[in-house]
Amino acid sequence: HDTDVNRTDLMTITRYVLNEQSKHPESRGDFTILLNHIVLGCKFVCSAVSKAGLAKLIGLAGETNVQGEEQKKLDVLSNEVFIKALVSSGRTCILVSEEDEEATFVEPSKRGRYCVVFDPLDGSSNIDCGVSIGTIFGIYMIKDGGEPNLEDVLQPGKNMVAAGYCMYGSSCMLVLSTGEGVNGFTLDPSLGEFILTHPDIKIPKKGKIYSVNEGNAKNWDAPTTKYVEKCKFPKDGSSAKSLRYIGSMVADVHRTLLYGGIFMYPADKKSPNGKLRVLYEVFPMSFLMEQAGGQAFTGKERALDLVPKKIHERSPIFLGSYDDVEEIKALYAEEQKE
Ligand code: P6P
Repeated sequence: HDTDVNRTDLMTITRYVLNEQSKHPESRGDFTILLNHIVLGCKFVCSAVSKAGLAKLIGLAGETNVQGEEQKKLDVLSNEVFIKALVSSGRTCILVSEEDEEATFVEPSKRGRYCVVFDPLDGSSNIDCGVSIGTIFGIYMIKDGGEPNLEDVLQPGKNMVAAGYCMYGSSCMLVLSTGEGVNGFTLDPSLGEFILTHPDIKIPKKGKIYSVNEGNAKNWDAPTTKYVEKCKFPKDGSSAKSLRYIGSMVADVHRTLLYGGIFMYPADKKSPNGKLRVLYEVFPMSFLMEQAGGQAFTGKERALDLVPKKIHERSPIFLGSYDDVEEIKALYAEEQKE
């Protein structure tokens, strides 16, 4: 009987957010409408990604994005879909996308109170080989009053009201936090609905996996080098950790969230601020990790305390199981004392 009840008591992402919202009578349903438009974008990208191989959508679009990387058609498509969906929601005022050098200021007639920062298709260099890729997003409320301006999207990550990612892999899974824990929803293509499949996700306190691009080892600083050494050759008699690195942030972070361990993109001599972008990679994933009981560290401070100066700024990041991140924090603290 129970399974019947579960099967017929469909907790869709929309219903879940409406339940959450009923706890905040002051909210006018704007967030639910905003989220529905983000979900629409994710459904479109999920469908486009799954057909990409067949529809020959892959391959270069010819242009290059602000990162100087060659844009693949799916990048362009996904970005356009999200921008249009977010503007048409009538609930946003500023949009920052990994694909656009400048922020998008929504025209006054369509403005709302939310600012959305997002990477429409992160890990896109993996599209051609079928590795899981994803959309990452973070949501701020516009600062009080006044005309929207860049200050509204240069807030520390701790000011985000929500963050999440959608992973396009063997299944399409949307992982979301609105500041009260983390929940995972899986797309049921027959219904076209995201259904709650992973309620209240908590990351294990300590993990057995470390995740980093070892190819950069020659350029790492001492604390990172020492930490990775410790993972491989533990001195306390514990067993060595396993290395898992997919090279697609959403996939690596999703595995870390569910299995535990640590994901790192450290600074190195060539890239003193690491590679990952603060607003739409580091902040959303750090927000989720803290909400799931883990933590996120930049090598200098709590990642969510960072105040970005530019919308495409990068930061080193160490995130995952609480105890594992504590270890790397201790090594950086030691270096500070020397
Ligand atoms: P590297 C993908 O291009 C990406 O932005 C993230 O998704 C991923 O974590 C990282 O870069 C991989 O970078 O230098 O290890 O190939």
